[in-house]
Amino acid sequence: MPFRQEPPRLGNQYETDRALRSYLRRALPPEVLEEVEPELLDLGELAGGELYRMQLADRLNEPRLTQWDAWGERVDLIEVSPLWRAAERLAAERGLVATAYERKHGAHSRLHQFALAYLFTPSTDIYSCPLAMTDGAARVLATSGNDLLVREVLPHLVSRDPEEFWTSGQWMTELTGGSDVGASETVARLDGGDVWRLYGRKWFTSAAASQAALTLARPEGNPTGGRGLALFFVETRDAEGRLRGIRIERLKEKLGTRKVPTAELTLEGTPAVLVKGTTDGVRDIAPMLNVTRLWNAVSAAALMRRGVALARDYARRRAAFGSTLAEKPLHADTLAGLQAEAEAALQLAFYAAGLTGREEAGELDEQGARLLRLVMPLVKLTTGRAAVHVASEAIEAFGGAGYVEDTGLPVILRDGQVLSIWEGTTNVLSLDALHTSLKDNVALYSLLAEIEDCAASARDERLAIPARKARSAAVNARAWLTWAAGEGQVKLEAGARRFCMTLGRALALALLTRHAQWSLDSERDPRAAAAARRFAHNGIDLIISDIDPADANLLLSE
Ligand code: MFK
Repeated sequence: MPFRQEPPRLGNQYETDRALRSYLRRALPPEVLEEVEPELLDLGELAGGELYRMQLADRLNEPRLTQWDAWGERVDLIEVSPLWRAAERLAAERGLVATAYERKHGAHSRLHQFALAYLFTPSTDIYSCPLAMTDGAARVLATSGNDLLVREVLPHLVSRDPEEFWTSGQWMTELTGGSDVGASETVARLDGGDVWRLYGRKWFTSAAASQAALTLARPEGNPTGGRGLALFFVETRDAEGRLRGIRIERLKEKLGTRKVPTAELTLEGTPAVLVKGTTDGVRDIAPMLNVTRLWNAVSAAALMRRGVALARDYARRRAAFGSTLAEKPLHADTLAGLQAEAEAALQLAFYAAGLTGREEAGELDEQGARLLRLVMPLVKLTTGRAAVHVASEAIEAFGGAGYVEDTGLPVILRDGQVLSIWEGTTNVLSLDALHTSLKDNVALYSLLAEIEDCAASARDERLAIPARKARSAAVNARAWLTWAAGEGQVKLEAGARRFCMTLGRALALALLTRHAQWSLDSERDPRAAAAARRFAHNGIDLIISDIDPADANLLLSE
């Protein structure tokens, strides 16, 4: 009989996710878990079954832009792939956005929502992108005080009815800067009465097929910089389906996220509604960024989990040199390191989700809110970077098969790579977190206290090393900040990424350790402790004081 290789298989993606289930058992009151678990089981079955099969079948489909109709009329229609059409419907029906706003489970609603998102994301080819931005827009509108938008638009963003559900884009990036948003050149003009019209080019607008968008523009006469921008709401099409003063120039040819119709737009008198004031647009859109960064972190944890789930299953089906890969000590060691990374990312992402839920339910005090302001960039940047590493290793675990398109595996790496880029690159978020740490002692000390609390909760000697490593990394990061602040701006900025990665990974290790102690006590399960021990050896303290920034100049000179 000729050799046949079985492909990797997925089971129910909730039922088989020991780390997620254990986390939810600890974080949710039993009666809440009992209520939400049937939904999670159902979505887990879909994600590992029918939806996964649809995803594989949809592999070659991409969004299509039709700019002209047969009779010469400019139409700029975007058609998304069949998987995305199904994902939009499912997302509405399953309340992927709505759950957070219905607040059925009070402060736990964000955990409920993101458990759904975590299961949904890896089988829907980054449909999480429009959902993230829709969620961010809903958050901005809900707290905007703009009665018109709250009444007319918000209900669409949080609807469970696919016919009523709208997604919203987030049009920020311009040629002048994806990071330096304050340099935006789009202009807003008042058109006679009180209708604002926008003129400019948006260079990278994800989910261009959305019914709405939040965007930034500079009211004429305003000063340069982020303060001179204002936040606007745009409804993209009129009642006949025609774009309202928007030209879609082309779709981007991206490395990954190929199902996401990312477009270059020209705004030529696009009617827009001012969301809040005529200035401080960057500050006004910040709540949206924090929500999309949270989605990014949850998506990172979810993609890592998918890569490891496939690699683990394959290791049991693939034999070489006389045994299965799962039986090979080096292969098992490699996968174990990835599993620990995925569990750490899950802890970080759901920790940030939990804090967000408490903030929205009015349960976070001022100190908690300041902690969250620092936690969000740290969680996003730490999980985004880890996702790229884990995705790369996960496809390598398949050998050559991981590099071949029709296995459906390479997309994990291509899509994973975006997570450290969009929504603030690792370096831009490092600088944001550095400045927050310097500006706000309360935020930094609250974070250090949280790490200390988690480490102190580890009574079991099997957790002694992780607890010690989390503590010492946090202490070292703080000491570096004090030292570098005295050394001047160049050293501070040059070391920002190592500082933030150390804080992010120390927090992840501390959270893993706390969870592991609970799991030992309550579930008699030693696996979370194994994840903490393994993660402790994956590189936590990345602080290096004796890197001389002058070396960078030497190294980069021609
Ligand atoms: C898988 C799902 C993922 C979701 C997919 C979505 C795909 C969408 C693709 C994209 O749209 S990618 C584009 C995303 N772009 C960014 O994330 C921008 C990255 N750049 C930054 O974050 C810069 O740090 C920033 C633009 C914010 C810097 O601009 P400025 O003009 O120098 O702002 P500044 O002075 O730092 O902050 C202005 C105000 O906003 C300050 O408040 P005050 O006016 O009260 O002093 C800040 O404190 C506040 N602020 C800034 N960031 C904040 C924030 N407040 C709360 N949270 C934040 N994160």
